[in-house]
Amino acid sequence: MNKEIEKALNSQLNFEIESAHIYLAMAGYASSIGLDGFENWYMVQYEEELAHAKKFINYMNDRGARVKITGFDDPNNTFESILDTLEISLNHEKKVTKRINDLMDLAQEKRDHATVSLLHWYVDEQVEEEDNFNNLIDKVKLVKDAGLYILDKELETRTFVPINTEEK
Ligand code: OFO
Repeated sequence: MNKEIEKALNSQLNFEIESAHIYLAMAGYASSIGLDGFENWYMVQYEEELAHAKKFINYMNDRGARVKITGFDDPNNTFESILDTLEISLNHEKKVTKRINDLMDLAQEKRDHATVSLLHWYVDEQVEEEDNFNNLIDKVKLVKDAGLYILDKELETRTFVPINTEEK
């Protein structure tokens, strides 16, 4: 395998593991504010990212390339809300999409057809990844409005109960 491609694939597979850690931290945050469904969703995302890394590793091993595992910075553990985690996630996925597209450009430039074929899977996957977060952001915003509507209806029922202002 071309050394430049090997290096770029190593960089991406390590970025996938870093992504897994980023989402694991978000799962922890979701749990800490009582959102067990979101915790589960982010745990699944964590597993998916590890699977993305493994798919690169298996491919590199099949091609006789040398896999190298690196470290990365601590993930962010401080968030303002679940919407905040989702918006950070979407931005992260846009970054991943750019990286995959750059990798595809490199593989095409080097005429590495097998890597191009592998990367088609990741190109499609990134469409799904961004779509997932976009949908969740829309849903959280809608649910927030719905929650306000329900609370508004409840407040409508409040009535004034006169008190006896003469009584001592
Ligand atoms: Fe592996 O796609 Fe998300 O990060």
